Formats: sequence, structure tokens, C-alpha cells
Amino acid sequence: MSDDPFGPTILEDPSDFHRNMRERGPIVYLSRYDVYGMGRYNDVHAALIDWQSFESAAGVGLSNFRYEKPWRPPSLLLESNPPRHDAPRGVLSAILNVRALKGLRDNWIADAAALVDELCDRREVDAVADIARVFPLRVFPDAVGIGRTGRDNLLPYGDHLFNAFGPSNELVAKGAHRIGELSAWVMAQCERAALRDEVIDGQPTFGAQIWAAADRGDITYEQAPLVVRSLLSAGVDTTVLGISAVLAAFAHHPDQWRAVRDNPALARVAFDEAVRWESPVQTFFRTATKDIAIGDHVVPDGKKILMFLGSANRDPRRWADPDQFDLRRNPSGHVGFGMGIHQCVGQHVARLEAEALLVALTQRFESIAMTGTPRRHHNNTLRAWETLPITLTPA
Ligand code: OVV
Repeated sequence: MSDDPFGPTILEDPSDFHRNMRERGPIVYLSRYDVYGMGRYNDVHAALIDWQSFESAAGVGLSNFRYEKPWRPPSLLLESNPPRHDAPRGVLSAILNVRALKGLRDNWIADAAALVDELCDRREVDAVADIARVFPLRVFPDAVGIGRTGRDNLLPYGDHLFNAFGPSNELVAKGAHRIGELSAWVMAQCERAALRDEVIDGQPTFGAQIWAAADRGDITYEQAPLVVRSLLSAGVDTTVLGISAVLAAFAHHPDQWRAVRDNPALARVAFDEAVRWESPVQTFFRTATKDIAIGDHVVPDGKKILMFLGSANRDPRRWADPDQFDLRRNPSGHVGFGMGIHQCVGQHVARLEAEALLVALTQRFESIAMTGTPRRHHNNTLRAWETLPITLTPA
């Protein structure tokens, strides 16, 4: 196929391209970039699990680290294979597992209630600027333990980082002039001295816990700042867009708001269904570690294969009525958080943020409605909203 999956037409609405790709077979050749693409659920799922054949250490963007120098030191988590991947992964999954997050829960519920209070006399709000960008930025940088100044660098850093997984098109060019400054700021936040180490709610900050893992010898002191960098890289834009996605989903399917009002336990289902429905992280590449026969193709050793998570999550071969946001379905098994050894290590953090916010919103507001024209923000990797004008009607 000669289509440009990173061009403005497909970024605006990838659904026709995804369908064409799925109908062509388990794998397609994307001639514009000399890479392969996978869009069917079963094939994407199988490839993500087979990290030995589809590696991450050559980078999960278009740039192939076998032949090109990475633009930043590779992530110890995202852009590495076992055995190098295992220690950093083990450290972060212990810090971010469901039980370890229990101490944050009550605080985040109170923070969500406070934000919802501020919205109460507004009615018409932008779900992106007034909710989805606000809540993660209030709770997550504090949980990591970074200082108060410069937090407005986090979203532009992430936007450029996720663009940089794609080709060096206009989206990358527009972020290039600030990336030196933004990267320097992010790396400075990862130093031990920059991270608060007070105990809050019975536990040290995520950043302090990462450095404590280096004290124990679970990771090296050289690795600690890069593990903190992963939190700041992967933990902000993604949660903003996951929350945007679930609010957009309700604005498009307002009947389902009532179900969560009646049963707050559905807030978690709603978030995962929204991650399936929207797939805020649309794509990541893998690299073939040998010649791999798939369908009518042999993918040569060293070639990149683009995993279309958003397409897999709407593959009608796997999902009934895939374009419907439906709280009656079981969304588990979606690949919106990836699958296999690299599956999102922060997913419990994301779910807790979303649950706290959605429960607060549904309890306070009777209904949600789209009141203006939503507008997309284009990014080479992320499916993003620039603005989502909504009305919230108080109960
Ligand atoms: C999943 C993800 C996205 C972006 C950056 C990273 C991870 C990282 O580990 O730096």
C-alpha cells in the first residue's frame, strides 16, 4: 500500500485505511516507508507476545537503531529486550502495581472531587483543556515527586517524543526547536536531588522509590534517572488522552453516562472500553530479528513492522460492533496498553486516575453532551483531541 499512515488525512480519521489494511491480509507492505504493517487483532496480539521474533531494542519508532543513532538515549523499558529490560521493568512494576498504589487512592478521589467542584458553576467546558489536561497534571507529577516549576514542559515533551516515533515529517519539525531545552529539563527532574523523598500517604514518591531500588542494587545508579524518565515520558500525554477518550466516548454515547452514575464500578470498564475504542497510543513498531513468513510475505531480518493497535482494537474479526463504545462488552484483551512483556507498566496508575475522575464527574453531573465541534490534534503516534466542547448538567 502506498498510503501515508502519518499524513494528515489518515491521522484525522484512520478508519478507512485500517479497514483496507485488515482486508488485504495479516500483513501489508507500506511502500512509502519500506516497512510492513499489521492491522488484524490476532496477528498484532501474536506479534506483541513474540518479543524474540519482533524485538523492541532496535527502537519502537520508524528509526532503526541497528543503523541510525537514536535521538535520545534509548528507554531501558520501551526500547530494550530481555535481559536488559528485566531489572528496570521489575522495579517499575513493583512501584506501580495495584497494591502499591492503594495509598494514593483517597488523595486522588479528593483531588477529583475538588476539580469537579471547580467545574460546577461553568456548565460549558472544554473536556480537554479544563478536565483531561488538568487532572493528570495535578496528581501525577506530585506522585513522581518532581518540583513545581516547569511542569508545563511535560506535555510538549511528550508530544514531541510521540511524534519522533514516526517519520521526520512536519509534526516532528514543529517540535524540533524546543526539544533540546525540554529534554534538558526532563533529565534534570530525574536526578535524585530533584525528587522529593518525603513519605506521602505512607509511601515515598515514585521517583524516590526508583532511587531506593538503586540503593538496593536492583538497578544501577546509572539506570535510575532513565527509569524516572520513562515515567515522565509515558505517563502524562497518554493519561491526558485516555481521559479525553473516555469523555469523548460519553459525549458520543450519552446514554451510557447514566449507567456509570447508577453503578460507579462501571467507571473502570468505561475507561478500558475507551482505551479500546480510541487507542490513544495508535501504533508502535517492532523489528524482525530473522526472516519471518507471514501471509504472502517474508519480512526480512532487520525490517520494521508497524503494529496498528487502534486497528486491532476495532477489528470486527475480534470485536462485535467494534465502533460502538459499549459498557456491556468486556474490553479486556484489547491491545491499547500493548500486550506481552512490554505491556504498559503504568496502566494501574492510568486506571486509578480515570476512575477517581469519572466517579466524581458522574456523581456530580446528571448528563454530558457535546455542545460544539470537537477538533483533533495530530500526532504521529497518539490519537489526540485538541478540544472537546461539552456541557455538563448538574444533578
Ligand atoms: C510507552 C512509552 C512511551 C514513551 C516513552 C516511554 C515509554 C519510555 O519508556 O521512555
